[in-house]
Amino acid sequence: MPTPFIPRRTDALIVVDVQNDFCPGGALAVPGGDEVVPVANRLARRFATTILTQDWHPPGHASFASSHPGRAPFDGVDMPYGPQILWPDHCVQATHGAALHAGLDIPMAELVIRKGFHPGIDSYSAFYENDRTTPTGLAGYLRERGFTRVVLVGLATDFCVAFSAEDAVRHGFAAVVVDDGCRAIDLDGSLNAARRRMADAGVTVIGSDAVAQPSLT
Ligand code: VGL
Ligand code: ZN
Repeated sequence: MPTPFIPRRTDALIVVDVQNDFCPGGALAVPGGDEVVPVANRLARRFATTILTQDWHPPGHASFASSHPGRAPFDGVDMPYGPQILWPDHCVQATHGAALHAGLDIPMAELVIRKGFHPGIDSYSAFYENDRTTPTGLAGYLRERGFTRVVLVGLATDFCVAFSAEDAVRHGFAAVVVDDGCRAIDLDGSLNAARRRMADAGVTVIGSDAVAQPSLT
């Protein structure tokens, strides 16, 4: 038996980018992406508060390879704010691909935070855009509501989940990633790199079987 993880009132579960485009058949499909859905649904019933995030790009977004003539998806480019991987067009605002997976059954979610809507800046983290200075407002929301720890599941482990976990720590929150509630893109060793960065930052990694059903009183 793993050491039980007992959710507290001051924890927020964050379900990252469980959207059609990141699931099999989607424009930027993460292998096994849809397998996080039952884990997210189960965990949402063990936390007092769940927050969802949505990658939410305008058409022609700067992170799309199609916006860079002569470039292909997964090429790297230098943006004014630093290196950026180019992606296939994905999660375009109000399209089916941007919609949350239909199997996600989390009606109790208290906030949906959208990110990546600035035309010229990508956003992996739920806290900051990739320029590392434009905030999404999530840190202020969490702080104002008295949360001290975030627990993350979703897509993709090595991009949005990892960047969000690292930024949570940077903002003074404890961060816990539920490993089997995430799936990775794993581009050129990005999963191992993300695991190392998260460990260095002090992010805890647990399995969903460790999460106990608390008496949330
Ligand atoms: C993501 C690549 C591009 C993610 C979003 O949610 O991990 N990855 N946009
Ligand atoms: Zn994106």
